[in-house]
Amino acid sequence: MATLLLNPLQVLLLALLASHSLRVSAQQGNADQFIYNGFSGSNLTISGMATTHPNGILELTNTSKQQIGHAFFPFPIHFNASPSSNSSSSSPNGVLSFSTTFVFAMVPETPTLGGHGIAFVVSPSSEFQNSIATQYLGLFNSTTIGLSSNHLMAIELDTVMNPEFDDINNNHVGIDINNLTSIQSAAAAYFNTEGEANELELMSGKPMQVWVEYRARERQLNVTLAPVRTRRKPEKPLLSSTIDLSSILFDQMYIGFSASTGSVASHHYILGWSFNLSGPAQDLDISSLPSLPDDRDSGRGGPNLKIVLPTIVGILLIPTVALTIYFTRKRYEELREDWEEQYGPQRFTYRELHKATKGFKDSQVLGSGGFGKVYRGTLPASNVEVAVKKISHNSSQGMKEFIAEIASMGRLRHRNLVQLLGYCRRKGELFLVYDYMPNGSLDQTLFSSSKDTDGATNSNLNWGQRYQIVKGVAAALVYLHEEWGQVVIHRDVKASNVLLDADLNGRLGDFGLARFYDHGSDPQTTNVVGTIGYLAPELSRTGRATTSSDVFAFGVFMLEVACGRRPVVEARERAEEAVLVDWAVECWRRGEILKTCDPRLQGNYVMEEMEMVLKLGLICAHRSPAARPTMRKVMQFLDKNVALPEISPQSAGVGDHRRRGGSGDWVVQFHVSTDEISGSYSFSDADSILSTGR
Ligand SMILES: *[C@@H]1O[C@H](CO)[C@@H](O)[C@H](O)[C@H]1NC(C)=O
Ligand SMILES: *[C@@H]1O[C@H](CO)[C@@H](O)[C@H](O)[C@H]1NC(C)=O
Ligand SMILES: *[C@@H]1O[C@H](CO)[C@@H](O)[C@H](O)[C@H]1NC(C)=O
Ligand SMILES: *[C@@H]1O[C@H](CO)[C@@H](O)[C@H](O)[C@H]1NC(C)=O
Ligand SMILES: *[C@@H]1O[C@H](CO)[C@@H](O)[C@H](O)[C@H]1NC(C)=O
Ligand SMILES: *[C@@H]1O[C@H](CO)[C@@H](O)[C@H](O)[C@H]1NC(C)=O
Ligand SMILES: *[C@@H]1O[C@H](CO)[C@@H](O)[C@H](O)[C@H]1NC(C)=O
Ligand SMILES: *[C@@H]1O[C@H](CO)[C@@H](O)[C@H](O)[C@H]1NC(C)=O
Ligand SMILES: CC(=O)N[C@H]1CO[C@H](CO)[C@@H](O)[C@@H]1O
Repeated sequence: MATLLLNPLQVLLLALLASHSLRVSAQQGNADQFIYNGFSGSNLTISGMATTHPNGILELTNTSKQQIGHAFFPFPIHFNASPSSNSSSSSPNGVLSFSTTFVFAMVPETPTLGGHGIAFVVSPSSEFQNSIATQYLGLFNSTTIGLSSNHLMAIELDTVMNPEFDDINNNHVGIDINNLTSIQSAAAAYFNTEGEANELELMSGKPMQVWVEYRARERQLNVTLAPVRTRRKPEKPLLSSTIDLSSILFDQMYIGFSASTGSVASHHYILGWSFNLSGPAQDLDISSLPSLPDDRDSGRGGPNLKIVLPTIVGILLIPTVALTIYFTRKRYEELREDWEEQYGPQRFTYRELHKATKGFKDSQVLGSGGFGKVYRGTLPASNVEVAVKKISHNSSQGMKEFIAEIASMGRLRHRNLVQLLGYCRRKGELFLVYDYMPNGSLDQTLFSSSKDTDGATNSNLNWGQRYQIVKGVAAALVYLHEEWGQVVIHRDVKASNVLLDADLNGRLGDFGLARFYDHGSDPQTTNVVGTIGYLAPELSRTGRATTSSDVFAFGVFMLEVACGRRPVVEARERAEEAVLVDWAVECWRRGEILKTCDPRLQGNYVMEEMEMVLKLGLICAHRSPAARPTMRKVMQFLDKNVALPEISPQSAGVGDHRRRGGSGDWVVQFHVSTDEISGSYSFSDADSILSTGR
């Protein structure tokens, strides 16, 4: 309204303010301070999914899965005070102090399911070739992680708990040097003026501010976090670490942000950022920061909707509404107990799953088994495709332990595992929500073409694909057995539990769940669980699943894939072929193991690989647990890092090995050239399990 006379200085000031990126004080290659209150018109170096929206918000990733986004200040910063020093030269002893602050927001695709996080990064380069998404945050890969030659410092805002990096929880801030095992980390929180810690949820969708300050003289690095609404930096930092960055940082370093998504994903946003080498980073102008895109929750807000409804209509509506609410409640009623509170993030509402699966319609059924049915669905909030497994059970016994297991299994992350996203509980029903795998289960694909014969049938999967799948499942088992914090026994490795993703990678599903299927019957006895044909002989005696009983099942699985048939086939013209393992051993004994390979491959396979898979399968399915290799060893054989030892089966058994279900049976002695694999080979026990199964 009021007209103002502006002097030239004020005009300049306004122009500067309007241009958002207020100041890049120096010329290219010599910048040491800047501030972005929003990023429109900025000249960041961005790559991957990162993009700047018209309103100035910097989006590092959207909710596409397994993606990376990078955004870096376009010029390197000179961290070294000494002007004579060269770029990537040694002895970066004069590292300056620095100070930076930024505002970020993480908006998960469904309220509490998101990942993986954002990192503020100081790095020799703004390019991260071959870096991986998910827990690597787009910064490293399995080769580069931990290398001191990385010269990289990061502050991670991590929303997924990765035991491999000793993550403390799924909501933490950490200081990372060259690797993602933080040198210091803390659950996201800020300290109020009284010094009390207040928890923060990084992926609450609300903007939060981070301050990172390093003072070279004290070698002290402070990281402070606060919700934007407090509008001031808390006095006490969340993390304070003594560290000499001069041994890590070069003179010229790039600074910026990296974010990644995994099987779960969040929008990762940066709203504003300032940086300073020569003093404290200038405060951001919070009120002028861009706002978050608002397509996410249409349910909230809108207080200005017309409130003026005729009272009469209101009165008429109330009983109807109340009844509707009552029935809706009843319909979507769930079972929820106090102890479940801690698993909140992994809990889906029944209403959500009901909607996702169109009311558990039959047309959505992907498959069924003794446990119940699996439905295909699309989560309404995020459009993410999921598979929902509905398990009927009558027992509440052991439920607490079981949910605890589910929760920890939800934290397992591996490219060859079907990601478990969460669960829901109703009376008598348990729902498990998984990533949807477009190519279905391996057994469907593997065995489907066997029927439509016209002389020679074609197989759906060629040898290369099969070998890849076998290797993938082996990698998943190595992870479950050895690479995670706890040993996870799968208990039910078989072709129908291996799913194929869009790239036809094999992904192991249903880890650790086999035990549950029997919960209903009698929780007191240790039931032997698993599937006939894949059960290690010792299971019938001990009833205890071990990593080596998984190896046994994996051995049978390998044979299944190589031979293209199920482990036990009832109506086989030739009775001696009924039990796959027996048949394969017999063929091996006669020196014609390749006879067992899938005829639909029509001889199109790599002979060495085929032979190795068949023999390795039989070694894994050895009757004695001690003689079976570990999954890591198996992986080495499959990777061809280690040659399979020379083994020759020699018949030392008596009687007719074709007689099944009887006693005695036959024994094959392995001639073993390493002491890793030794012992005698017999299927008498396996046989008796198979017999009782019939
Ligand atoms: C994310 O962005 C990419 C590229 O703009 C787009 O192709 C993709 O569909 C987006 N994903 C989601 C989940 O919106
Ligand atoms: C943006 O930065 C690049 C270097 O990353 C530089 O080559 C280019 O000239 C800059 N453009 C503007 C408009 O500043
Ligand atoms: C930087 O290094 C280059 C080659 O490594 C050398 O030619 C140059 O003189 C060095 N500059 C300074 C200032 O040391
Ligand atoms: C990791 O990245 C480095 C550097 O780009 C590359 O040389 C290496 O091959 C990558 N390793 C893997 C396993 O992708
Ligand atoms: C990563 O850093 C942690 C802590 O400094 C260290 O214990 C670990 O060995 C490092 N990892 C690698 C792969 O170097
Ligand atoms: C880090 O925080 C402590 C405690 O508030 C403070 O005394 C120290 O000066 C801070 N250091 C830096 C580099 O900000
Ligand atoms: C950097 O610090 C100096 C000295 O305190 C200050 O004058 C300047 O405004 C700061 N710049 C930014 C962009 O924070
Ligand atoms: C659960 O109970 C129903 C009847 O109450 C019975 O038909 C069903 O077999 C039981 N299921 C299990 C797994 O015990
Ligand atoms: C063998 C098979 O079913 N392949 C399919 C796997 O999924 C991709 C993407 O959904 C399809 O394009 C393939 O045909």
